[in-house]
Amino acid sequence: MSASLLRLKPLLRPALAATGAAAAAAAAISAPPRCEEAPKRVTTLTLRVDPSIEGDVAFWLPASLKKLLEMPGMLGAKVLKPLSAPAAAAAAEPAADAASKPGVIFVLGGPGAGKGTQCGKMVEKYGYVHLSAGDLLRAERKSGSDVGDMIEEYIREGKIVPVEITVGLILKAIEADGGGRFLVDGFPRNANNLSGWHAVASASLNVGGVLQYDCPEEVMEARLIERGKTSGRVDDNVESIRKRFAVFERETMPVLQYYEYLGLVHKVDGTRPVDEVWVDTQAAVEAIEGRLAAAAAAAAPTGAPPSDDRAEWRVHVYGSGADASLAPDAARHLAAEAAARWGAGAVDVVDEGTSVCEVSLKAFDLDALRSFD
Ligand code: UP5
Ligand code: MG
Repeated sequence: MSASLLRLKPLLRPALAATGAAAAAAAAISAPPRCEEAPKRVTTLTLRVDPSIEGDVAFWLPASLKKLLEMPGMLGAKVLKPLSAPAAAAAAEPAADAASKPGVIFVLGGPGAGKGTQCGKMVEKYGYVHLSAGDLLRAERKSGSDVGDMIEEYIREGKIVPVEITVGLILKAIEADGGGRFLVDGFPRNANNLSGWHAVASASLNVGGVLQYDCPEEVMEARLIERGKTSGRVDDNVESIRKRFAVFERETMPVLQYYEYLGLVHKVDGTRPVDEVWVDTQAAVEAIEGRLAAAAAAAAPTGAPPSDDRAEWRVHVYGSGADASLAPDAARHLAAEAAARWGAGAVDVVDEGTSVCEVSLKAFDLDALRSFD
């Protein structure tokens, strides 16, 4: 088992322990926690900037942050002045660490869009391990688990099971397999799923890309009705299917929008025959693998000592509610954008972590944002 996977172990235990709490929450199925009741959070990023491009970075950074602030749950951002005496610590370590993490491709799309079908082909050709979140939940229900009835009710209603359960099952399966490349099918489905992933998995697993299968509802419905004649799935009936469509539009599309912002989404037209969809799937997988390989190469140690004359910029990104934990991916996005502009290593972006804010930040943050105009 890789070092990265070993690090999952302590994270997984609390995630699984939380399933009891999730079971207790089953009674509140129609009353999910409201975002505004959740704490505000601040994610701190440090950018270590080569002095030759510092002026350019000063123009680029606010515009790039503004794009981040269009995402759900983002309140604002603040750039602190460069520190005159930057710490000499090498920022390359987290990047190198990222390159050694097992890779994950998220596979998303509406119910019946063909996610599972294409995953089967990817397993065959590329040797990925396929983890369907829906299949894991159905297996958990069948196993007689304490949360089995709750899972069944959520699935029949097309609702999204609390992330403590789903991410726990996914991580358990990853840990049991110990492999290096995973297709996570049908997850993350909403902001709560994304938060849970960030909380317990993103430090140990590297999301290389997201496959998005697009398909009109009438096509998906016809496929699922046909499948329902033999599938035995409690949600392959018109009533459940339409609820699933509504949940996909309302809750999963914003997740896709988020990953699109990060430049990780590969859209595939899932309406065509399976083999035609497969042609596009392969192109997308190969693009994702190319990106992962390039990231690994860029992160490989060069032997050159880190420059100690770099300007050190500090950025605070503020978010509200469950969506706030979208902010950590800001580090990745800024690093990728900077690398595309100035080449790998010109700007090192280090995620210093996220903490809870005790005070209201809204007015303060928006003022800070306006000063970028
Ligand atoms: N088919 C596939 N591709 C075709 C093509 N190109 N042309 C013609 N036919 C095609 O395919 C569906 C059917 O279409 C099959 O009969 C297939 O032969 C045919 P499939 O590949 O199974 O589509 P898929 O997109 O995987 O459809 P699925 O029904 O599995 O999608 P869902 O996302 O709805 O289901 P999932 O199992 O992921 O989730 C079910 C429920 O679990 C959710 O609604 C939710 O309640 C719960 N859940 C969570 O709460 N959290 C999670 O993280 C995940 C699930
Ligand atoms: Mg499926």
